[in-house]
Amino acid sequence: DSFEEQYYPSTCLVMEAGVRVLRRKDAPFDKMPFGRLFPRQKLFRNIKNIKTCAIVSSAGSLAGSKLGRFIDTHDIVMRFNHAPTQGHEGDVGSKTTIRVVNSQVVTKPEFDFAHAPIFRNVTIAAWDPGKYNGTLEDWLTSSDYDLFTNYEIYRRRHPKSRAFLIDPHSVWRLWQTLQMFAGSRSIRRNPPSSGFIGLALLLPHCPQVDFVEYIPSTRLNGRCHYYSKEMNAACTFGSWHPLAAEKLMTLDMNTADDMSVFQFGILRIRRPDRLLC
Ligand code: NCC
Repeated sequence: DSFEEQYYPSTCLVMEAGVRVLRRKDAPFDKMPFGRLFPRQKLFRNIKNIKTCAIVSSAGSLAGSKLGRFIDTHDIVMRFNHAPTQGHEGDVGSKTTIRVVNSQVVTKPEFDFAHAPIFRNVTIAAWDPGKYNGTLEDWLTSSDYDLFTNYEIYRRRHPKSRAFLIDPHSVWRLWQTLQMFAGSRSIRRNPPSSGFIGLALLLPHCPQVDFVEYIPSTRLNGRCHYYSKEMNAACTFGSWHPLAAEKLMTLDMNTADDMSVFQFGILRIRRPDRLLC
């Protein structure tokens, strides 16, 4: 009984972090020409019709999974950074609704953010952590990478696009949520990975999220990404991002059975009822 009284669902904690995209009306952007670059549209269209969502991690152990068909049955499919579908359809599917991209991907010339086809005709949610406790004004001049220049180029080239910037304060609130969950074990003061930011951004919009190959399944093969041969276990278990804490917290939200999580590589997370939180 006392345990149940103390237990507060981690899905509620993640919802309360309020990970969100910046809107035109948000200060200080409401008074700046830069703010007029933000799309007027909502993050997702027809939100009432969204029933199921898939989040596709970029993990190496997606290789050979044959989960593509399953992934494509979802109403919304979220992917990360420059993770390709072309040539990997059988394992990761071909549908993409939204890409969560970090500021390196927006900035570094090799990704060609403003022109590359992979970033077109999908919703984009780009993030950069800025300084912990920094104001949004500070962020504009002291972001880790200058994502603003290419964001502006992209938005001017594609004015009808749904390309958003994630509120950096909400990224740090999510970090605080992780620290709260981790309790007395301190986590490094680095932002969560794009995967965990993506989950927190999507959950309020989606009753059921299937997160694919985030908790490593028995296919675990040491590769960093399904789309490259690079071997690096740190991509799965973490070094810079508080990835292990993220994954423990996400496993705590899971409602699927062990067969699903560890054999198929699919976690299922249900959006909590308002009355529960
Ligand atoms: O590798 P990355 O992540 O693009 O992966 C996207 C998300 O998938 C989950 N993942 C990935 C690999 C793996 N073996 N296990 C996983 O669970 C993680 O949730 C991850 O967030 C990022 O989070 O944005 C990250 O981006 C890369 C890199 O910047 C981009 O891929 C562009 O090249 C970072 N790597 C480096 O900076 C070298 C990575 O740390 C985080």
